[in-house]
Amino acid sequence: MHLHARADCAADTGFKSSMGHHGEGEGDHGLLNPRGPGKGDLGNIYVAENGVGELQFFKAGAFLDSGDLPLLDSDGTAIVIHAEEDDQISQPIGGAGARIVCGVVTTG
Ligand SMILES: [Cu+2]
Repeated sequence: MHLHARADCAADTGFKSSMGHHGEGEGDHGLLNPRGPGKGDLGNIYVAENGVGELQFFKAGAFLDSGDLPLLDSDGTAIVIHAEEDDQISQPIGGAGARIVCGVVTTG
């Protein structure tokens, strides 16, 4: 799961309208990358056989409306779930594959 640069989840674009990762270029991709992580990097969600999965993640430096790159900046931020496991080190997205779920970060 990643934070993407724009709060736009148009399904007819395959969620590519959410653009690249939030803060792309500010640190390499991957939580395991010594030159990372990027500001958009989050963890993997592991889903059980019954279809239930859960992710709890604390992203240091991510703020809704403060800091050097707020999530609610002029074009907002999307949360995107990819189809495959992110290896958390290879570029540009850890082999995470297609975008399958997209949601917009909002306060209300
Ligand atoms: Cu992504």
